[in-house]
Amino acid sequence: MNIHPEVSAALEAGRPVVALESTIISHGLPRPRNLQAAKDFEAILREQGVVPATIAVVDGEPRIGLDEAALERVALDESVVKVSVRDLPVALATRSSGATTVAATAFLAAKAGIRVFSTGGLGGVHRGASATFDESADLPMLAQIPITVVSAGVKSILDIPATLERLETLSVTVVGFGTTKFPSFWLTDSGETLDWSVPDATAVAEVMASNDALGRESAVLVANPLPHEKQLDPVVHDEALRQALAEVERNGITGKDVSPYLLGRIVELTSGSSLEVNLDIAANNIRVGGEIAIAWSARDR
Ligand code: PSU
Ligand code: MN
Repeated sequence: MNIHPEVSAALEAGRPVVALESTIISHGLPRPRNLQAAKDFEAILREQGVVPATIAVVDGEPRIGLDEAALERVALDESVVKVSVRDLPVALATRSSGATTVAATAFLAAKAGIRVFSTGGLGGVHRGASATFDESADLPMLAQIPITVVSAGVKSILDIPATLERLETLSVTVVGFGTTKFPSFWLTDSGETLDWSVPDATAVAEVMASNDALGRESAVLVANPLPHEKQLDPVVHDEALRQALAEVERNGITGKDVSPYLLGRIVELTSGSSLEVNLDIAANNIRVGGEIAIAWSARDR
């Protein structure tokens, strides 16, 4: 693994570091806006005094923290593939370049000793999964990786109740950040209720410490909704979702192409308004991730 010197220095000194995924950049946001977004994401953390560690595989090398050239590569090079954990060995062996999913980012971040990771939306159980078995590897991987993931719940492209059931089965700790309402990414409230809510970043750090003390090597998922006034118009949301899901069915899209297809189409079908909300969500999660990393590093010392 190639850990950027800025990241390794911070980790060694116990200073706050937040991991960021790269699939959201390569496959979750449209070019060229995605490059600016990737830079903006890192800048949010730097303003907090937190070191960003965007993670990707570049020419077969897992990189923890990207320099400008690598960030550009991930954002703009169309040959960069989507890499989950099972793809890592092949990507490394064939010297390929790949953008890491939540699962693969969490896996590499934890290996580097990073404890906090902010993303937009976690993968989950797809609609119709009882027939297709399409459940993101994000879920089972979180059961095995000691990292705190900040996410605005999961997108309504997924089966949200089933995703929460699977998180329960997998014994992944889930807490709402200042709420018990589980968000559905673009919308503040999915209608699903969580058992636990924590008031602030310090409380999240206490949950992390307790998880460690119990000897558990599993993730803490922090569900962080966008404020209600910033959510996507629910009417616009519902119509775009209905149409995008129908197209997946009609066009026979399956496997790892499902999420990128739906995300891309929903941006188009909402004339870009979902994109602005998407960027707000990522920024909001990154800010909270930064606060958690700061609280964690304060405890550590
Ligand atoms: N959900 C989103 N935005 C994303 C993704 C999921 O709202 O960008 C990406 C993440 O990288 C996630 C991956 O880890 O898609 C899940 O893909 P799959 O469902 O193929 O496991
Ligand atoms: Mn899948």
